[in-house]
Amino acid sequence: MSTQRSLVLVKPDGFSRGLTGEVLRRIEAKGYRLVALQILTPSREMLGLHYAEHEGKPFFEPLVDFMASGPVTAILIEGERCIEGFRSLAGATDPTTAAPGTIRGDLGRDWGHSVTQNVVHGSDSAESAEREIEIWFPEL
Ligand code: ABT
Ligand code: MG
Repeated sequence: MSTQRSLVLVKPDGFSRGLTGEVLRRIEAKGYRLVALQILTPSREMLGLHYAEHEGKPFFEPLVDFMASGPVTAILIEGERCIEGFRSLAGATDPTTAAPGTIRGDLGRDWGHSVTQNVVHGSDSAESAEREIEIWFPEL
């Protein structure tokens, strides 16, 4: 038994396309609990912390531009092995190769822009989850 918490983001592409409800539906259908939810347009400072591992890479600036371009839905979820479980629901990073049945495979597009706009983010480890929850839900 390992109850975990994970940070999920519906990115600006997913939010503007009205996919927040569909992402929430899949999270709840899987059996994970919604702990907190907030709609916000992230600051570049928050995104610099969130994507610290990618700083200096060629896609970093366009990535921050994209993520700061409009509202996102930040969702704190909880459940048995939900970090790995949500990554599985999300599918591979590249929406073209993400398996059908996954959020990115079913809903993601990867044409017409320089950065992968892949609908959702999910924490990739317990350490990342703890770090990211501190950025997006500092009060929790
Ligand atoms: P996230 O859940 O957004 O972190 O995606 P994931 O963990 O699947 O993929 P990573 B490797 O963390 O990518 C983070 C964001 O950077 C974009 N990216 C990544 C590129 O545009 N080009 C690249 O070569 C790489 C490695 C994809 C992710 N998203 N957005 N938006
Ligand atoms: Mg990642």
